[in-house]
Amino acid sequence: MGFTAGIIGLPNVGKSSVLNLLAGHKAARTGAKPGLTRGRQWVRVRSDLELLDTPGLLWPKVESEEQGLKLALLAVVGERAYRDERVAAFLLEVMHRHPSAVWQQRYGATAGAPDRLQQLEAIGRQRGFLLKGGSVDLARTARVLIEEFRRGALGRITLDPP
Ligand SMILES: Nc1nc2c(ncn2[C@@H]2O[C@H](COP(=O)(O)OP(=O)(O)OP(=O)(O)O)[C@@H](O)[C@H]2O)c(=O)[nH]1
Ligand SMILES: [Mg+2]
Repeated sequence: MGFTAGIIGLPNVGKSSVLNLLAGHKAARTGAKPGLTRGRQWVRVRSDLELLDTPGLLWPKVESEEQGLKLALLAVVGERAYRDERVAAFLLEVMHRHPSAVWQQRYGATAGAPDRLQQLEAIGRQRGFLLKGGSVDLARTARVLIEEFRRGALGRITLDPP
């Protein structure tokens, strides 16, 4: 008698990675982008255990802009679904309300900017992300901030503070 089980969850949260870990080899494709698993895939993990890898699932309707921004920041929705500057401005708002120690150390000097867009600009200037002519490359600044958040370089941050 063997067991079968399915791995189900949001896109890009590590379902296929767990499967590979259990299988002990790279049975399923993984990567830092949502939607990499396209179809269902059965993998025999042991003689008595077979697991089903499945594509990530999202609820049919994103309820609010804030929910959409959180999903974007967490790379649960694909990068074509949002603008980096908007997502970065949302991240700045989160950090404004609940700054982590790492954040304060790294970007605290920009906290006094009058709004999030100007803060994004101040961060870009601080990092030296300039375009020809000297204006700040906001798109690059936004991408870098989002990437820093995703790899944990801004500290341990929750988007749903208790
Ligand atoms: N930091 C961290 N990253 C992880 C962990 N598990 C998986 N990842 C990374 O998260 C990314 C997504 O992993 P996948 O296993 O492809 O995620 P998935 O849920 O199968 O994604 P879809 O098939 O697109 O739904 C990959 O870059 C993994 O290396 C973990 O425990 N910690
Ligand atoms: Mg997968």
